[in-house]
Amino acid sequence: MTDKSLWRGARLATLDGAQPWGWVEQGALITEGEHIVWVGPESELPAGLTPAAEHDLRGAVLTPGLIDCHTHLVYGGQRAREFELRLQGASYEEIARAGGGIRSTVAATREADADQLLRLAQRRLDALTAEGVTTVEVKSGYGLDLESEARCLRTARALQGAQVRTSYLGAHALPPEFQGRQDDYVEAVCAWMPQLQREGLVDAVDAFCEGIGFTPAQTRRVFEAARALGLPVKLHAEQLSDQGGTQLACEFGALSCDHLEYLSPEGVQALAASGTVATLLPGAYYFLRETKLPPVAALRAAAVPIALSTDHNPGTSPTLSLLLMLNMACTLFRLTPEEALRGVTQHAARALGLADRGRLAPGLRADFCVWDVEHPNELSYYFGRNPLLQRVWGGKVT
Ligand code: DI6
Ligand code: FE
Repeated sequence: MTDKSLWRGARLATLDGAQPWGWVEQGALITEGEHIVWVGPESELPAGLTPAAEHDLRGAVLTPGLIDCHTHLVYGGQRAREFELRLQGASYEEIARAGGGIRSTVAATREADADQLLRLAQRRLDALTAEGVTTVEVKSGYGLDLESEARCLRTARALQGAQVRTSYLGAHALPPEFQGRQDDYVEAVCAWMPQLQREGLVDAVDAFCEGIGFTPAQTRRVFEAARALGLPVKLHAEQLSDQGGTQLACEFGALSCDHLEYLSPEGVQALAASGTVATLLPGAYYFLRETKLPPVAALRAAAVPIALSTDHNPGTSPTLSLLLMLNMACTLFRLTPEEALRGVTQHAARALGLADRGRLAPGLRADFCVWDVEHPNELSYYFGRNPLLQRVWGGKVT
């Protein structure tokens, strides 16, 4: 007896190989421990297989586990009042400049103790995993002092039920104690980095390069500190204006540039040349009632891999549904349903620098979802419906 498990009677969207969707109509998949060891047509299953468990999926669709590659899951409080103010005409920038916005979440996060932060973040993660998320990236950026940033990153690492990758986003906003001393704060963000890394809290370094965030020159300093420590970078780039942050991030071989509504043709070329993933965040676009669309056709023409994510955060994207982002990416950004699914699997894995997931292939992690649909294009079609039947994470049905 082995600890192999067999999944048969599946319609497989492997996202592997040259077929659209990596499609296998009458498919089977074998797992052993935490990994996939075989994928293919059921008619070609290896002979003499004696699996410890067998699951007949009766024609249900099986896809890779979903990956939410850009979230700010750890924070205190919420910003529904700010939403009301924006509905009355205040802009996101005006609220931020008046000391609301990110800063109000920083205050609430600093006030919350570790237990509270974990309870809140765990509930948010539970909502994501209930829709099939098996890997999630979580950023700091609401602590903005060494101890609070560390607390948020430790909280992220303590989350249960999905694999967590953490990004250090100290350069998210200017904390009140550094008012008028933006460059000094950037120094501090760089100085805290080795300590956070030593504690094993940092998989990547992120920054918010924006008029209301940090300048390209300041972002460069953060990236240089990351490079000196061997840490990969990613960037909140061209969300509200074109700062050329994308070209800068690509100079540093960034894993991903995220948002990109104001991305220029030069930015598109830089992404293509460096193999950096373009992560689109339709939740923030929608919630800010943004009208400038990211240049999807140009990204596609340049063969830039496109990822999609919730950008879950209390200010600009309080969604906890990655499936809803598939629908919005198609309706708002004109992605195809196949591009949308690849955006939350294959390309999201790449945006996190993870080569061991995001497709169904031998040797990759056994993270996958079984859906009550006939075709994977339905994952983009429905909105507000969760057709998840089963989530398998590291070979275990969870
Ligand atoms: N861009 C965003 O959309 C979020 N952070 C960022 O850099 C917003 C964060 C917030 O408003 O709390
Ligand atoms: Fe974000």
